[in-house]
Amino acid sequence: MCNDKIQELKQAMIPGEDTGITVKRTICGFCGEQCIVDAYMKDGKIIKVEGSNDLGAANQGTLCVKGAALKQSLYHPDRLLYPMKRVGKRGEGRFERITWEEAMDTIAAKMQETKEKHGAKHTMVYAGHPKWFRHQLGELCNAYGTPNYGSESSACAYAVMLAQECIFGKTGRFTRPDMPKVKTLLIWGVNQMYSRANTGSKGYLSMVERGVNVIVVDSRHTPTTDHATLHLQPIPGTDGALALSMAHVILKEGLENREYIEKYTEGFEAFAEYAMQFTPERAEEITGVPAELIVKAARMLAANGPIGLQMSASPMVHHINGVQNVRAISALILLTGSFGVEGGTGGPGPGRAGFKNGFLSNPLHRVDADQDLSHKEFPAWAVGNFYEAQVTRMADYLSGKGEYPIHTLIAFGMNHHMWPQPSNIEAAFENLDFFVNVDMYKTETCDYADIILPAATALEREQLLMMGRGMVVDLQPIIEPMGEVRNDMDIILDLAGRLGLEVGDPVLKSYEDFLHMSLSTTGLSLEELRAAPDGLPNAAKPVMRTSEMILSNIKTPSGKMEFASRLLADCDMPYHDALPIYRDFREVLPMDEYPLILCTGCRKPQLFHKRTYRLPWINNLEETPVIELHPETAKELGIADGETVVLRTPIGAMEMTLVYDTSGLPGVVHVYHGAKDKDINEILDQNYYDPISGFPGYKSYCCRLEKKEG
Ligand SMILES: Nc1nc2c(c(=O)[nH]1)N[C@H]1C(S)=C(S)[C@@H](COP(=O)(O)OP(=O)(O)OC[C@H]3O[C@@H](n4cnc5c(=O)[nH]c(N)nc54)[C@H](O)[C@@H]3O)O[C@H]1N2
Ligand SMILES: Nc1nc2c(c(=O)[nH]1)N[C@H]1C(S)=C(S)[C@@H](COP(=O)(O)OP(=O)(O)OC[C@H]3O[C@@H](n4cnc5c(=O)[nH]c(N)nc54)[C@H](O)[C@@H]3O)O[C@H]1N2
Ligand code: SF4
Ligand SMILES: [Mo]
Repeated sequence: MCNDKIQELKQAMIPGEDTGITVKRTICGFCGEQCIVDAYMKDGKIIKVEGSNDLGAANQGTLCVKGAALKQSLYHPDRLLYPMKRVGKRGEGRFERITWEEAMDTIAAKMQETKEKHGAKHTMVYAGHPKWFRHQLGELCNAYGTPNYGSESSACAYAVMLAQECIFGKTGRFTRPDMPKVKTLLIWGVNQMYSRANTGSKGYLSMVERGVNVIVVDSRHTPTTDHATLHLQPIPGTDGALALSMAHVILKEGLENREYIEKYTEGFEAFAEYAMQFTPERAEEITGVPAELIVKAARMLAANGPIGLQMSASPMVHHINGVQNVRAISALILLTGSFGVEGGTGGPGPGRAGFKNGFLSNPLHRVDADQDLSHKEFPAWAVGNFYEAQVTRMADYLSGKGEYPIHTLIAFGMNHHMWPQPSNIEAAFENLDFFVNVDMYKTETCDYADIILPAATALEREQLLMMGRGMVVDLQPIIEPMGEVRNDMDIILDLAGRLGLEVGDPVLKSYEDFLHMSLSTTGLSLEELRAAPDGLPNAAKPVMRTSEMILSNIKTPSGKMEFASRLLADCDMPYHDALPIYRDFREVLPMDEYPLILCTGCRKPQLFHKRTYRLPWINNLEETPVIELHPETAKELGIADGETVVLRTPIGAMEMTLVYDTSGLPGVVHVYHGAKDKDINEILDQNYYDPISGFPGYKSYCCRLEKKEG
């Protein structure tokens, strides 16, 4: 390219009066990392994006590959820009444009009709991955009268919370390490270098730099394990046995913190007796982790306590024994006296600053919770009170195989492909009288709805952020809402109004009301924040929690931390053992016929469930999906790198390209989920789930690989 052309192109991106380019500050909004973005704007449109250094943003001027494609996702032709009603068959994708008035009137009338004809509980309300409006959506469900409010959290995070509530109590669920003070970090199945690509990875690397001892238990090699002091690599789904064996070593060598255990816990004797069955040699057989490494890790934990435990929201509970495995892992925190203490797990310090009625920030008690469809099958879930029903059996509930039928489904950001056997859910959609989905894109789920509503992206709505260092920021939208998109909260409040219902305390009438209400925990007003583009310090002082306060306020049934859970024992259901009993998933699978372990959905930097496949920049990075397999196993099966093979599970089969990959163990097949046409979830079994939490066994199922005929 000639120099003049290069100069011209450079000039085209330079802000200034002569180029007509301005830089506006916004947020990526694609995942939960809150990366701040500098958007280069011309004529009201984004022409490019860069990571920002403003606002003390943790992304420090960087963006991950998904954020870098922000312009492509914002202006994508799949964006849903107008309310539409279906004119073709369900799934066909034929819609015609309608007005907001017609759409909202129809939805309100249908909800009213279902309530009058059958009762409010026959309407199910669902939220996909987005969380920011969940509390208010729950309030709408309460006002309307349905307990059947469920979400994507039926497969993410809540099972970790349930497991940890059993052991540490209600205030100790989903523990975090005391990052500023921690000296030994136990990272169990988290790869934040991919899953929290900017802030999480930077936080992790700063720990490594500080010289923190890091033990990572991950069934694959990852950039996170690369920086670890010690990496244990168990076969997926066997972590319970590994944790019990580490407990065995600690107990056998008398390294446990007796004083702490006696003072703060119950059920220790029974746990210790059970753990003694898991010798390192036996655990090696189950988990594949060499016995000497188990001993080394256990000694390291015991000698370097307290331990900061970092757990992920999902991979540890994407197994049919997930809850019990997380309890076994969490028991190590009790043995080493690490819960509620400085430098440990769930330790002292300032309480979390949050906006009023944000996601999970305040309890939301569902009306008639004991009448939701999941109550009888998942009693621990009900006791744990996750403000939501467990909807893992979505296909059954929608097709009338639950205790009573669902007639109307109101969904915000629903992606039915996140569940095993999504085609069963597609068939079940046929049974619905009425189905609405609200999304930013016309997705495959939208194709089955009667009415689809266009949601605004984070760039098209004003929003409040709580930044690190206690700053609160008001971010203005940087583009005019495209087409007729509206933000989800507006839609929820509009619907409430048409149904004559009230949402919020004080009652919210508009999005602006919601912003005012959110700020009420911060001592700041919306007006002063709007006038301070760089944000203002949170005026509310965080509640300081001391170790004594935490340890004297354990919210379990016994008031002590429980090695043996009363919550589970009281459920009086099969598999709800008080002790974290290890059950091997391979015993219930036809491993003779399907000898390989199938682990699906381990995060990749560029993919985000089903959302990223539509983005050409991202889709061009690698063929998707691919089967990733250790060359040792592939060679045994006579499969070459790059060969197309048939992956068969007890449910079905799919052709895919196999690539050699040494990050996982031999014998374990890895595939990412959600790909159009070849979604691996299609051949996972919808009835293969944890009997306690209902979470699908996405990460330890079985399969075999067959060479393609001919
Ligand atoms: N790029 C990207 N980021 C994301 C997402 C995304 O789709 N893409 N999704 C977001 C969501 S919804 C979630 S829940 C989080 C999840 O975030 P992470 O927990 O980091 O997700 P994973 O990569 O699934 O799992 C972490 C590691 O656990 C290991 N692992 C899998 N199964 C097992 C097992 O049985 N035992 C052990 N010890 N290790 C195991 C995997 O090898 C992997 O390296 O990521 C969030 N961030
Ligand atoms: N095989 C396999 N399956 C899995 C997993 C796995 O590891 N393996 N992981 C599981 C986990 S942990 C999770 S969390 C789920 C993923 O949960 P999903 O709910 O499937 O997540 P997404 O596909 O990211 O988002 C769903 C939809 O929400 C829309 N959306 C995003 N933001 C907004 C918003 O603000 N408003 C509205 N109205 N819509 C919005 C998106 O466009 C998208 O269509 O998948 C689960 N499924
Ligand atoms: S990590 Fe990536 S996708 Fe997530 S907010 Fe940051 S740039 Fe966006
Ligand atoms: Mo998740």
